[in-house]
Amino acid sequence: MSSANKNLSSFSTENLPDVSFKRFAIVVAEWNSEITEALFEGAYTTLIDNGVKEENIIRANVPGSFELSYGSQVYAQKHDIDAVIALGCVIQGETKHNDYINHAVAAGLTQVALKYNKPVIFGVLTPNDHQQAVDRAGGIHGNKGDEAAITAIKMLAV
Ligand code: DLZ
Repeated sequence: MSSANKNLSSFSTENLPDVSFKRFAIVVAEWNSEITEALFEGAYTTLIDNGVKEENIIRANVPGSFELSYGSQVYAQKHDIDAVIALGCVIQGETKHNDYINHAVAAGLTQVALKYNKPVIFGVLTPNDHQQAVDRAGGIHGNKGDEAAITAIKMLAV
């Protein structure tokens, strides 16, 4: 199901693990910051609403989505971090830059998760245009940040 047919902020919260003592890093790309700040708000609020303590959420910024893999690795390797949420927004332009960035980030985050054996969540929007991003950053299709946060929590039960 595409996110056009699914609200990213609607999900089951049954049987979630206790995360009151879990620590999360949220790594945020600064490119398209209007969008990524909305993703951060969504992720942060969802973590808090589901029992994570404020002091157990660490935020780090990186310049662009391409840097999310390295930024996530810095936190994933820390023993006191249980899960990492990577947030970015890569909007399709006139060239294929988005393809290169998206594939690199998807592969990079997967690699970090497997190397450090902990959840590293792909909270990256890959829209065709700005409006599609707005729609998925707290707009009509919900907030990808909410979805990324609940995914991180669910993965801690695996
Ligand atoms: C260069 C670039 C471009 C064109 N577009 C985006 C984008 O839409 N979203 C994003 O997060 N980052 C973009 N970047 C920046 C790259 O991710 C990266 O920061 C630079 O190429 C430097 O490595």
